[in-house]
Amino acid sequence: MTTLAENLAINTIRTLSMDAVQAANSGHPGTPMALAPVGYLLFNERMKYDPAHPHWAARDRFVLSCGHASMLLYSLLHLSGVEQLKDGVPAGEKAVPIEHIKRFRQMDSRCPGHPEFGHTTGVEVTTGPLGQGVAMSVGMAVGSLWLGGKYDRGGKKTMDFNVYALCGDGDMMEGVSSEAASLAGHLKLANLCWIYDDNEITIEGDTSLAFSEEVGRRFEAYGWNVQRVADANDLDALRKALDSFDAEKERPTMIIVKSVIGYGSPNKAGSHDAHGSPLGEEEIRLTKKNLGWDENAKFFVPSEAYEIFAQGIGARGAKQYAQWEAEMKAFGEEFPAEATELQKLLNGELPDGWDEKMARWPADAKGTATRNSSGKVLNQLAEKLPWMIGGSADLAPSNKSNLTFAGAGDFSVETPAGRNFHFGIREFAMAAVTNGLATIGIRSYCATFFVFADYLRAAARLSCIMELPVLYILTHDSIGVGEDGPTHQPVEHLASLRAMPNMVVMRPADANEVRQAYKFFANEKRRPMCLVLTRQDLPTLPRCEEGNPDSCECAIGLWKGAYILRDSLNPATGLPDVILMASGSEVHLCLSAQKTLAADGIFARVVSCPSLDLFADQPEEYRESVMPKACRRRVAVEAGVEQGWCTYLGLDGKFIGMRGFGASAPFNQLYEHFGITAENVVKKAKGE
Ligand SMILES: Cc1ncc(C[n+]2csc(CCOP(=O)(O)OP(=O)(O)O)c2C)c(N)n1
Ligand SMILES: [Mg+2]
Repeated sequence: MTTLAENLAINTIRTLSMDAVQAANSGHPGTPMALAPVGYLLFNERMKYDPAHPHWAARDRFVLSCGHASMLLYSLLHLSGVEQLKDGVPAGEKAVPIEHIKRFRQMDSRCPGHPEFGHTTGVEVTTGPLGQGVAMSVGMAVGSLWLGGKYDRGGKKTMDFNVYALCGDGDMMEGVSSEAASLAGHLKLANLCWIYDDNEITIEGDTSLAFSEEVGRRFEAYGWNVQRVADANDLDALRKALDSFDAEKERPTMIIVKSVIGYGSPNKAGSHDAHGSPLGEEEIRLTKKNLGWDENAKFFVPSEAYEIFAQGIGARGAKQYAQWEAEMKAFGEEFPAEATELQKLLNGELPDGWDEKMARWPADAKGTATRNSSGKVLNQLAEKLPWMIGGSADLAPSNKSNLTFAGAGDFSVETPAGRNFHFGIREFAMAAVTNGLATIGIRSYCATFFVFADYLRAAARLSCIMELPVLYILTHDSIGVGEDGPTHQPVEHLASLRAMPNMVVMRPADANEVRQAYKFFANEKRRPMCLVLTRQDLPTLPRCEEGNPDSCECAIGLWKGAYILRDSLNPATGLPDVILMASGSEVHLCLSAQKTLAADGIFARVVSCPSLDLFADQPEEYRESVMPKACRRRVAVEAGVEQGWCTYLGLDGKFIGMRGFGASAPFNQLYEHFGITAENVVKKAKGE
């Protein structure tokens, strides 16, 4: 049964969506119209959410994985009266005022084409790239369980919340949702509910063009509780399905809802015409008439619609929030240490003494692979940063990404405070889950071979857009992989990830740069970082004054992206004759080339360039001090493609690196074969 008031609220969502898309002359009206009852029910009856406190850490999360249906979410946020946050606190204005809906898809509107995390309060993750929203929802559900496992005490719940994700055929077709669903089923995430809009329509037409499997049976096989609702307008059937989710304690729930895209439109309902373009003024008029609406009204919200949301989510949310606050106060009195720690986590702060264990590394000609030093430093940091959690896509022994200190343990529903995740061989979902975890304040990381960063690239792009400070540990970073051959040897990956705005690509040259890289990550609040590491050993470079380990803060220059590692100036000019620059495993080649050049009377400066992105952000004076324009003889060395280095090489510089794919052979033979050697650096520096 749908009451008159409910019907009014639902039709308000429909008409707002139609009107906004029409005014913008672009967008997706059909799915918000079809899913209006589902959105209504979730927000107004089900979710634990207080519109006055949208920063409430234990609120239920709603993910609109079919991000193109953004008007559904904006209408719901508007009707619920969600407050806009600024710097994490309510800013005294609504997140989605009606004026912003009227300017849907226009510059500076809080209603951009697709929901954007951090831009509109109430948008819990950025969605639009299909499949990723549901995959991120798995990370959020894991996050709730982990926080509960870590901080709940004496039967008192701290961060117990559900995660609802609304998704469509596109989400179901994308591989990443299968990876994520398989993982969620395996992990038995009973606090996760996906609602699949089974409308049998995508852009090109009927789903029968390309999609014929039984999704429900697939999810049953993944270990999910599968519920079916025959009509999206049947609120009682939806309620029953959601009751089943509430009652389910062992499996995630999938509710498959049959809906009619463009519901209410006499001529476009059920057709892909309603998917991605405005209905048209005349059709909107007809639809409004059909829905019993004033056909001339635009962006009309009846006061009864606000009223029903105020009585629903407004009143319920305020009560729930007050109750949680009281519970947390009692919790804080009984467990002050845990409460303080949890608050630090939620504030994005670091715990006291977080870097206590991160010791410097003494110079060592043999050294160690940066993946090894990374494994050590990761553990030193994570032991002191209790909410740093993550794992690998089945490569932890190679990535050295396991947390091995006492009590670290593995995450599972039985051991929800475990710190290590076994993502399985699902790189894309791994990165999406890592993003989901980060949205709730957890310092999450994931790991794989650098070459497989391509598999997770689309999620890394969302880390950048959402400004989530997640860590990608990417080992086996070049032809240094050796015998596994070209499929496993990254060549273009550094360049391609450097091209991604807001990504910090970090390729440390030795153990002390690795240590600084982790310090950088720990302090970072809005940029993800790719930590690119070697399989093969690298010397730990001498940096401090002989016999005085406190004489300098080892490798501190890493924070500026590039720095003078060893200098040598021509007394006649006060400048180096040549600048040798490199990242990671090629830096030590430059150091040995410098020695040879010095013997020949050539003054070479060696610049370590762990992050070209960070260097590009430095003030001009600093960049000039490291790479003075007057010194035009330059050599850059990197076991990857040249792209990206030309800025620093100028017209006269020379690049030593890769021009094609690698080969299968022992790594030192490959370096010889491709000419990435100190001798070649000397030759190029001399202009030979
Ligand atoms: C990864 C990705 N590929 C393609 C698109 C473009 N796209 C947007 S909506 C859509 C069709 C989605 O169909 P469905 O999920 O069934 O949504 P409905 O038409 O039912 O609203 C496509 C292909 C996208 N947003 N993301
Ligand atoms: Mg569809």
